[in-house]
Amino acid sequence: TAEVMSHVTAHFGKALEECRTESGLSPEILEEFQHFWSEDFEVVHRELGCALICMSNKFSLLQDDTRIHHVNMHDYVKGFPNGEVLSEKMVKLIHNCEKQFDDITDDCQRTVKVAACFKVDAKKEGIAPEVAMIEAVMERY
Ligand code: BOM
Repeated sequence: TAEVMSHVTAHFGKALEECRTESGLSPEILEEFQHFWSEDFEVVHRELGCALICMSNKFSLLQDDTRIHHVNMHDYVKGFPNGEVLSEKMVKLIHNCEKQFDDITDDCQRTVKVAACFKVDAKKEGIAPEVAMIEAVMERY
């Protein structure tokens, strides 16, 4: 659900600052990670893809090929309140997006395409959080 996704985003987003330098993601592109879900934020910058890889690696969410680690992602999401209702759906949506962009060899570029696809599909499925929902749970992490 969107509520659960707000928790996952609030927690995952804490890793952004540690990843800014190595990813080259400037605050002008994305100031706070929760804005990822904003209607007017476009998921297009290669640097965001690099940042997502760096952030995911902080939680061991990727395999060596930078595709998601299904078991670790499942466990990570399950760790949040009601996480078990979202974990399977989230892994499925991300994996489905990965399959669509498997031909892109640049890891950062492929990852930003996967993330954009995931944002669209999560909205369709009704599991995309509002920025305000994320902000409401930020202080808990
Ligand atoms: O193959 C690339 C795998 C990484 C994709 C990550 C997509 C995540 C989009 C950003 C939204 C994040 C919200 C919660 C993060 C959980 C990973």
